[in-house]
Amino acid sequence: MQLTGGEIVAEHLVANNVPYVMGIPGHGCLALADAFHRYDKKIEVIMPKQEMCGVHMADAYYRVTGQPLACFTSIGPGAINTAIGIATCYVDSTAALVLTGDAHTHMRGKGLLQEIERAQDSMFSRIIEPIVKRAWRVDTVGQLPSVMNRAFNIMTSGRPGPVLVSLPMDVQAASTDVDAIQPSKRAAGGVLIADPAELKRAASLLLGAKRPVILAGGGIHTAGAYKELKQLAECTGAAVVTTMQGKGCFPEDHPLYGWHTGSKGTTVGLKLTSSADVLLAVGCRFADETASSYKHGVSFNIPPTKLIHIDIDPTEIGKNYPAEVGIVGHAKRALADLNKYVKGKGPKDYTRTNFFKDIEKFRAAWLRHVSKLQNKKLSPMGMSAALAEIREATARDAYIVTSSGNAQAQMLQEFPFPVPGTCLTTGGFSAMGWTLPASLGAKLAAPRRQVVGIIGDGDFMMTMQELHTAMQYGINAVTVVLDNQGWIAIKDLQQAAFGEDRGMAVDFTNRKGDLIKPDFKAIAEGFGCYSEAVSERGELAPALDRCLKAGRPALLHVNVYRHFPDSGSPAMGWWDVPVPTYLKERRAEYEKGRKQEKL
Ligand SMILES: Cc1ncc(C[n+]2csc(CCOP(=O)(O)OP(=O)(O)O)c2C)c(N)n1
Ligand SMILES: [Mg+2]
Repeated sequence: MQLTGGEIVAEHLVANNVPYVMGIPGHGCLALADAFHRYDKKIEVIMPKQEMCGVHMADAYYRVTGQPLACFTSIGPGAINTAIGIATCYVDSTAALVLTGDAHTHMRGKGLLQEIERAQDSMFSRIIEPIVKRAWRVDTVGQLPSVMNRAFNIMTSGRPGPVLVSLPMDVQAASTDVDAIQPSKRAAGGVLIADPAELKRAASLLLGAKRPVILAGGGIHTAGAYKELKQLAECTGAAVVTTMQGKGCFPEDHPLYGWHTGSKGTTVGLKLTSSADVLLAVGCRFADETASSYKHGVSFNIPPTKLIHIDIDPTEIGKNYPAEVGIVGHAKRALADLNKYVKGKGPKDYTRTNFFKDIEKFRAAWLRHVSKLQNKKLSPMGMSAALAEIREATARDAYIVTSSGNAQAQMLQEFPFPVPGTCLTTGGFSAMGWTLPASLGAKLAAPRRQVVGIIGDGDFMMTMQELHTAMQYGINAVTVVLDNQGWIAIKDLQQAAFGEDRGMAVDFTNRKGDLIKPDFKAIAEGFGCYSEAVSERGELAPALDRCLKAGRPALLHVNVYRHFPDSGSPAMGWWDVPVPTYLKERRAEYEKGRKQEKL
């Protein structure tokens, strides 16, 4: 059949079950957008108000469903606007297909509107190359079917990631004769199976351990290995501790859950991961946040702790810590196979081991600490109290979405997810501006589930225009803005690291020093959303309940306490934050800590 470039793209999207494309058209993608119009019974075009947000929506949709979406942009600024969205997918290992308009092949280098051509003729794809699994600039329409097949295979297989297809305007509009599009005949099926000999070595190490701990990373979510993880923990009596990206991959009301480790970790997580005799890390890369900047003995003690590291990407194994057993494999399949080797050979009743008594003790101490923070009498309410009320008001299986800031840090420390897979957070890239568009992507993916974005005022103001998109498509996610009039996570870090209230470029004040307090309720209402504003303990949960029942996009504006140290909660681990040499005492302390890093 004879199809244009735009139609070839659309045919591939339909054949690969893509229900939505997110995008903003411009002269650089008119023919592509027109083709989507011809397929409007099969693909719905969603219009984000900034291209990055379209990618964030696709990212969250993939996290919830495992189904990648596509995003499209014009040439130049529209295309470059996708960069943070793409980088978030890349660092957090999620799939999205980004289609950008490009200069006509016969116009390259002339300096046409929005072309960047001084160093090279229209090579936009080079800007994005470091943050995609694969990029293509398509030169002829005949190449498109092969590029589209490879794009789908690459983004979803192995360690998932975003891909870029840059489409010159003439390629979108030209046509060619193409064969029937049959993705199933091109798909890279199956998963990577781990070497049984290595799995047996891992099983014997785990079974011989007195203090086994599983460090569960984002790979558990990607692989959907929730059941296998739980089975392995219960069979071996291992505690399960999560990384940022792994948060929420284990039922967090389970007695073997050891919470979060790392610099913003918990005392329970840190004690467990640093005192393990055998640590099984699955689908994680030992990023500095998880590893407390590699300061020996804080998050980890490897060696003497013996590490078993399972990852789909061989480059992660041995990268930051030496592994006793390094296994390349798909988390779900590898854990299922490992379970066969340990089945019936672990403790008869894990709740009767000495190690379990320790887990219980550490957990109880942490939960007491959290409860103290939640019950502190602060006005306006503290962030811990706000998080507790949000948990109280939401369903057990609600999707809770967070990105950078105190809300994310405290979510990691204080907020339990009883249902695996319901925590959506940008764990690796931690980009502000993610929560609101990601909430919309999650709600599109799971329309019958509650979706609540918990978001700082700074984070909200990076992408707040997406309330418009929520209204346009009736995407009834709820946004809870925890407003402390500033970038308080950074203010707190300045104070914790440098030892005094520096308030350097973090408070939302005018030049006289008065706080600027936007009326977020009025702003949300201006977009047509349902909205309420609260400040005091006890007010949040009922207001959130009304927001969840509003039957339209809703925003809850919550004033939260902003003064250190009650503005946030303390970092329990270590983080390498270089201190200026002129702060002599703090610098000396910092240098002492840094000497203990094992890099
Ligand atoms: C795009 C982006 N810019 C800057 C940062 C650095 N950063 C991390 S947290 C933070 C402050 C977040 O402020 P807000 O959303 O208001 O949350 P708060 O910490 O005040 O609760 C900043 C600026 C980031 N993570 N992402
Ligand atoms: Mg703030």
